[in-house]
Amino acid sequence: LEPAFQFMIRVRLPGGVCTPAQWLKLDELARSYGGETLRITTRQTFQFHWVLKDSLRPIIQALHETLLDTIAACGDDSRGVMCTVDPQSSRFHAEVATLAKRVSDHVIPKTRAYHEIWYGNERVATSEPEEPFYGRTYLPRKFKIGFALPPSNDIDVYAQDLGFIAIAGKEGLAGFNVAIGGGMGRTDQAPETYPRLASLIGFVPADRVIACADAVMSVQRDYGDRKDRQRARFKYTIDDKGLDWVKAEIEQRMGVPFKSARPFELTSNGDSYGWNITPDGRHHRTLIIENGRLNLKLLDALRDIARVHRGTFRLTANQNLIVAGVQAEDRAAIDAILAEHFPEIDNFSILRRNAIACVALPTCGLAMAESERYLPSLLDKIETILAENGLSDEPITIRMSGCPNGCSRPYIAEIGLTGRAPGKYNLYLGGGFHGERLNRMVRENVGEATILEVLAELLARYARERQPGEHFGDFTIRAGIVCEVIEGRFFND
Ligand code: SRM
Ligand code: SF4
Repeated sequence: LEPAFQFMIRVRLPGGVCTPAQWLKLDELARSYGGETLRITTRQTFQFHWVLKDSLRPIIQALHETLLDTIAACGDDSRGVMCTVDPQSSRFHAEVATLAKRVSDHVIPKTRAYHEIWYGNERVATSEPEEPFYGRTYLPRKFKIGFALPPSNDIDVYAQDLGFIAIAGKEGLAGFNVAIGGGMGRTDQAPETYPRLASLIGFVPADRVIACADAVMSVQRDYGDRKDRQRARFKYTIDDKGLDWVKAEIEQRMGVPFKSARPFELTSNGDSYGWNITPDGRHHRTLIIENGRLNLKLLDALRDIARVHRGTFRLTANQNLIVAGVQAEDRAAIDAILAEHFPEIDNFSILRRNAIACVALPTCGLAMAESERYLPSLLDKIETILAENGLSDEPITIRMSGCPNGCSRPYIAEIGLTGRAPGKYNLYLGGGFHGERLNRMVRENVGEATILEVLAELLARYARERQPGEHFGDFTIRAGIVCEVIEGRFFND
């Protein structure tokens, strides 16, 4: 008799876009095989949890029927490609979302083994190399690509191994500024590991994006550390070899040098909630899904919406959901469904709207402390502190991870918490409001009482001493509470 092994399944969903028909299939599978829950992830896709071994093939085959798969959602290859979720209100947005999908299709492994194992396809003999890019040994480690559309940095472009920042021309998309070497993961007590923000290295025209992705990934494939897995991410290759050396190697492989990076401005990495109307007359409603967790109540609401919705669903990098491309005449029906199932939708505090927690316990085998199940109750207490100081309307980013791997991208939050042991967290402050600056640890391995004590004192000071428009993270740096982290390799100093 075999133990009842259980699995997590992560779907590949470039840019986080799915159709109502796909939604209904995902919903059905979650109810049948996934413990009646679905999870929206920080990289804009779905995870099924609690899947028993026997259910793996039925789920993957059913996903295939609806044109979804799980290829390269995990592994030492290019992971899910992200894209700012701004509704496709213009050709510019549509072009970027389409490119993100093209890049995702291009960078996934070409192996047929997936189709043979999961769909039962026949093995086909071929003289072609099975993996023209990845070869037999793939990449040293996972590799993450994201497309940002300024002024939104919802995808946290500086946390990507390869970030493309869209630049508009006179007529639509001109190309992209390219940023390389972002990453969050670190290990406690291992100062040679650290989060790093991606470095801007230049501009490429839109038609060179795939060539650029190939060149960047091939440098990591050929020079990434294959001996020490802790230091196998691209960020360490860059710091070990030097940014100039890596840039020159990429240019040589692309066949052309980068042009100078073009001016751009990012203002927030959050989502804009409620209804938005775009100039093409379409309506889009962003729903807060606390920590991305779709429980049965939310599944019921969204199944009802999927049955009447004629646009798309978009998953955000903040674990939220947009009911996108709604016709004006369908708005009332969607609002009525939300009012019936989810009346509290508009009552979430500003703090909660800017909060992210990773999954952690009970399903994540690497978790050292709670995250998704604990953050909501901690936020209740921080909300009280904010209210006492007249700060309830102040947007402050707060992110919690159950371990130092940083799946909620906590090291760029204004308030970051990473789990050390049950009930114990490292507390970080000073991150940039739109993800442009790393934070720094101010307390190590502390419990809730200390976290609240530190925040109560500093938020009271912030309320008294802040300058007009100053964000909390910026204040902690200006006031000398936190010493700014200029580069990732100095994060542990
Ligand atoms: Fe992650 C490993 C969940 C985004 C850094 N991550 C894991 C695993 C698979 C645990 C494992 O290896 O056994 C977690 C599964 C938990 C579970 O029960 O579901 C897990 N990561 C997640 C998700 C679901 C968190 C969430 O709450 O949304 C996110 C899924 C993303 C997706 O759809 O593909 C998720 N993980 C991230 C991010 C954020 C991002 O990519 O923007 C990061 C930081 C960025 C980065 O990669 O540097 C991240 N996850 C890690 C790491 C540390 C990697 C490193 O460089 O050290 C690990 C551990 C590892 O790879 O060895 C990890
Ligand atoms: Fe698990 Fe750690 Fe990632 Fe949280 S940060 S999901 S605890 S690996």
